[in-house]
Amino acid sequence: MFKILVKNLVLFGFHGVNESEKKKGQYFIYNLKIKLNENYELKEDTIESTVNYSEAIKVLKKINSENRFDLLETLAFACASELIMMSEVIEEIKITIEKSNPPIREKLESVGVTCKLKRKDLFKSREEKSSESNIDNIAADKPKTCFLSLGTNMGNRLDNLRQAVSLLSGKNILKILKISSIYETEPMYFKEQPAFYNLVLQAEIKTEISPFVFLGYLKDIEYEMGRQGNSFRNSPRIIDIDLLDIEKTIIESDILKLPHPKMKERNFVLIPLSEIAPEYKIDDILIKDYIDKSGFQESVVKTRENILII
Ligand code: PH2
Ligand code: MG
Ligand code: MG
Repeated sequence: MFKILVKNLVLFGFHGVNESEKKKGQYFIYNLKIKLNENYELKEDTIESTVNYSEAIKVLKKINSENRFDLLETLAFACASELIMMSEVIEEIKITIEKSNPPIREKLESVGVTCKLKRKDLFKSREEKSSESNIDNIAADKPKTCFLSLGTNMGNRLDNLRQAVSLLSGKNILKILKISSIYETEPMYFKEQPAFYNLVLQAEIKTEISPFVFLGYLKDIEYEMGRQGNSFRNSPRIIDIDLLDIEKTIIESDILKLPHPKMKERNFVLIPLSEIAPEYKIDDILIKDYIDKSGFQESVVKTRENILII
């Protein structure tokens, strides 16, 4: 019944294949249609009961300014997948992004790309998707290996880790390949808090899912497990799931930085990671050598607790 529209939003950005586009930048014109679920009922006259177009514009501005994509397709898909995560009531996003003054000699009004993304497509399996899809040309065709770091220092830490691992494997977007032992670790940064339980796991991202969307899934699980979004930085937490690396993909945005910029200084990440991936390299050095060389002092001790639910 409802569609929320943003028409001809103009944002300055640095996307494009040509060097000049990346350096000088140009204007991008955004047109957005957010289709709400057919079953959506307008129950009250409040902004909370719908999708706030100001929030949608914020999402677009953030993705536009914090990335330098080669392709408009990648930009459009990142926007669409990020927007869909804003609310459960969104059924479909249609986004068009145009350049009004591209580096092309011919006279024209604009060039651009449209991406239509349905919520159900985001959750489709690879097999189903190969037949009809609007994002195939952006997506990689083979699963990608990623590493995640899990941490907890509130409540029953073992139960928290078990629940997080079980929610992760239940999401059907990834397949867990390896899980490290559980380590009891000294808090870093903000020291006056209980010791953490940490582990690292290796997984294969099953579907052709963008890192931004994947991050959305991880945040969902944190939220589902009752983590509050408003605590201070590095404060105690029921669960923290950090994306460490997706095959060395480099992303520099406010929402997501890959590989995780702090993993290099965190014993609580390096030691469990070296247990499950001794071949992993940091700054071109094998992880075990890197750990020896850096000599970080924070205590990280393997526990006898087991992640398997017996
Ligand atoms: N997470 C932090 C900050 N400090 N220290 C330990 N030992 N383990 C953590 O998981 C951890 C931390 C922020 O996410
Ligand atoms: Mg963290
Ligand atoms: Mg985190």
